[in-house]
Amino acid sequence: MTTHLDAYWMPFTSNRQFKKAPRLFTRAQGMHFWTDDGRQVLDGIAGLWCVNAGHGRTKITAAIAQQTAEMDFCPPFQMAHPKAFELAEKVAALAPEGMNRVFFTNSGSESVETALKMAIAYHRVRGEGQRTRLIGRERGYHGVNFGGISVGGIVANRKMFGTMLGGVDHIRHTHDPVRNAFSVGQPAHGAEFADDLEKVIALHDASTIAAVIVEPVAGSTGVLIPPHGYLQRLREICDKHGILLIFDEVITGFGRTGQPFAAQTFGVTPDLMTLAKGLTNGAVPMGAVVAKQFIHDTFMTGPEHLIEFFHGYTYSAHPLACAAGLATLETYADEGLLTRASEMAGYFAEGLHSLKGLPGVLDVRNIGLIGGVELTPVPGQPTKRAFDVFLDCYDKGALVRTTGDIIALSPPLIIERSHIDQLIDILDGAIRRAA
Ligand code: PXG
Ligand code: PLP
Repeated sequence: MTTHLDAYWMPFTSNRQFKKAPRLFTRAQGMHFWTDDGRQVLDGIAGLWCVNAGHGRTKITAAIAQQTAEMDFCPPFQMAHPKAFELAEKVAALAPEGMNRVFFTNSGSESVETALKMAIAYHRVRGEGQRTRLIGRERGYHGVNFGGISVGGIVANRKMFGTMLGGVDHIRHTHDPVRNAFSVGQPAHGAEFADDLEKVIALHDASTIAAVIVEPVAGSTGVLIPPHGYLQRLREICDKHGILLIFDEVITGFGRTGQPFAAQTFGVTPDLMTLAKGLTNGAVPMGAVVAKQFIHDTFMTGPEHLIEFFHGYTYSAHPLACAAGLATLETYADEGLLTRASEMAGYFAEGLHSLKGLPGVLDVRNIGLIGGVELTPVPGQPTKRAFDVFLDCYDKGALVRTTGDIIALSPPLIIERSHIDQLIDILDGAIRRAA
């Protein structure tokens, strides 16, 4: 490659290691990427949990091309375009009952900031302006902006960035390998971890707390599946104390767990839901917050010429993103992709759990088309073993994702059994070689 690599400061990347041996993709189609030297790589992570319908879907790319020719941009403040309303209506139709007001953003991180601000402002509008605290969870990932890292629970994402938001507290995470290692699907033990919320409420008093935010399935911190009954109990505690419950469905949204949203898979409806990624199949950046109607309606007071919610982005409901979103939802519907993970989950789980017993495999976890394989760290070199597995898989033709010493899989929902076989086979070999 003749291009200099210095100027591009890469996000969440070991820049020096990467630039010594760059890994470049130049083409993508269906289940695969192709490298700059023409190698085919099976996409085991849907790009980055986002390309749920697979790459290069012509309905989506055509919609984007047509939209950019028709109208490139439309101001989103005090103006709008028809596709924004259409997409909002379609998202609302997929969402759990009663969640029918949609606010557009450009990423998961922006969706999180938006939802946190909505929650605090909601309480203020209804006369409980003292409810300003936000409660997150250990090992939570809610994007990288200041609100998101404050409620997030990843030390590396927080420690460099000062004091962040005030008034935030955390409940404990649900990872319990002693009782739950190698659970197939939802683990049996740990509903009582939700009771931690009662402790936090007792400490701060419910009257100071606006919202609790959790990922239904924690993705970025290593695929932590909610124990049976856990989310139900969080919901009950929030209801008892008038606290809003926010589900961060940035990765779990759009079919990843076997239903359109994890809220439906687990049978628990939050008050606010943050989305991104699969909303446009990753083709154009876009996120959204879906609110229950009562939250939206609470804001709709005062003189009608006044703005009700002082928040929004230049690119909220961008025409290209809306066009991509509509074409994406059509593609999902045409091919039954939003429930396909439930059909493939059994075979995927079998493959994943066949890795049990390999050297260094501490745990295997799965739900829908999400898989996690936890490895024993190399003594004194945390993250090294998983990173070696990642590099080895890439070399052998599969893209996986690592976090700490955990391998995460989240393939496109169009995956076939033969792809699952190939993915597991490559991963199996890489784990053996890394032992
Ligand atoms: N919330 C959740 C639950 C996420 O998974 C975000 C918010 C932020 O979205 P944006 O679009 O701002 O990145 C995410 C993003 C990984 C990985 O390796 C996961 C994400 C991002 C980067 C890496 O699992 N999820
Ligand atoms: N910074 C400046 C100086 C701006 O004028 C704006 C938007 O007008 C922003 C940041 C926010 O940009 P965006 O709306 O794309 O988030």
